[in-house]
Amino acid sequence: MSRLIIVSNRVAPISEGGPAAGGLAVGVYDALKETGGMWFGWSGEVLTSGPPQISVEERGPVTFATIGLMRRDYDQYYRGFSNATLWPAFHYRADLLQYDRHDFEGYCRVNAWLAQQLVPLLRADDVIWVHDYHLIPFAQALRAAGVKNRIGFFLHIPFPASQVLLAVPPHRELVEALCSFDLLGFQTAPDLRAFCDYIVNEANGTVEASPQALTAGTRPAPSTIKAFGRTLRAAAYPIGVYPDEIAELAKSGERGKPVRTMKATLHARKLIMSVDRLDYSKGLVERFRAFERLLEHTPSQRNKVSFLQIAPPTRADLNAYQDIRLQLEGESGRINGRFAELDWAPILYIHRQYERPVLAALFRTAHVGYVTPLRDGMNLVAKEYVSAQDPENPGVLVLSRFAGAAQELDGALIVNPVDIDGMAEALATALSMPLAERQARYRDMMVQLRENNVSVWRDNFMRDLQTTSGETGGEDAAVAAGEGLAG
Ligand code: ADQ
Repeated sequence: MSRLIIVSNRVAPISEGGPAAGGLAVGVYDALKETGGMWFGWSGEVLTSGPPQISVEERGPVTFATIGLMRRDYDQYYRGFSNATLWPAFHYRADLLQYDRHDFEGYCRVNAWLAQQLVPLLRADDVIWVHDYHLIPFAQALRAAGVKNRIGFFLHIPFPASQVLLAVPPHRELVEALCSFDLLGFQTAPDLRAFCDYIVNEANGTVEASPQALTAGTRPAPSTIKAFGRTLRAAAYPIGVYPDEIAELAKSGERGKPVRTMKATLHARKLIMSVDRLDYSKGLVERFRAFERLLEHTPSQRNKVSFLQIAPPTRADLNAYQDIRLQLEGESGRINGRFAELDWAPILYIHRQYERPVLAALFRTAHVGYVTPLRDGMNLVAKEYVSAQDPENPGVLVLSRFAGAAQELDGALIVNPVDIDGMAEALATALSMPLAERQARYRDMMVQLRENNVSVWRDNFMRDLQTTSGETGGEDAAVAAGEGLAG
């Protein structure tokens, strides 16, 4: 069996089950353990003196290869082009987009340098799976270094509509770079459509859809894309979770201290709960205001419901992230000042990470999962919330139509995250929903989550990648890969 090489900006903590080990980390690590392989990426360190040295650590069948970044590389590749240009643009926030040509050069330079670090570690029949927007030029860089292995790419965030992508000055270079991969994976069908639209209308390429089902299921085969002198395939692969494992975690945490403390604080009140990284794409301000609107328009809910928002700061050295933090602190203070009573603060806003078992147990306690991003590739929190529910007495998911998860979870109350009144109404509906309806919606969603769990996501992608023809066509690809590679 071929070795699997995962390349991502950050490598998951080597200790399994750490706080950051979400769906991606768990799903990918599982695959690596099965086939044997390597996880390659930035160590998270920013170095003041170089040159950076690669660190290689073996854990059973899995090798972790990580490397630090020099300060300038971090500023241009990570803070700059990845997070100040691509992240806002791909989340439809052209208003927050900052662009500096030198940052784009740095982004391409770091991708090329990382690719060169990986080349000596590769073997002829390795299959390479690259993750996310930080690494769009990675295949192009590997190809330039003579690598002929199969290379796939999965985009975890949305792919924007052409008119939004055009706002990124080097849009053409980015899409051309994407076409160096053999297989592109997007979270949802609308993301795939947006990519195909660019290929046809902006890049003068062609898209040949393959409508036939691959197996007994209904999953369509990937479309064939021809553009920039390359032929590749592209499809939607919605990422999932392991719902039954989350349910187990949630159940076993039910009697733990965090849940007991939360219940003691709530008394008989109901709980609305949200968990996010503190990011402007997550729609937090609108969400706080819709909760305020609920209290304003439905006085009977005052002192009867609390809203718990867990949101640890991320990318705190970027201005847009400092702004959203200040704005939210202002909003939660204002709303609490307006409605709080001696024995009740409506919003509990916590700036820290919690471990997965604690989050799962708290989700099970919450009557409403309140997940309203303005844009989100998938949003695993929505899937984790549903998975964690007690089947006998499940809570209700209020979900933004702009989260990728809304394409699958039609048992949720679907809202538009800028419609404050609409969200307030959905919260009121969720808080008073009869048990039979809650159970029916929960059951529908669990069927979806089980059918498309994270191993299905990974296996579908890997199956399609293994059957793409690769750089030189068919089985010869692996043989050709030996040339130009050390080891
Ligand atoms: P994120 O933007 O980070 O991920 P999301 O999918 O919601 O968004 O969360 C990823 C994981 O982080 C989840 O497992 C979640 O439980 C965990 N997490 C979030 N906040 C946490 C907290 N406060 N404490 C502990 N854990 C927390 C990107 C894309 C998403 C896409 C994922 C996976 O932006 O759209 O769903 O990748 O593809």
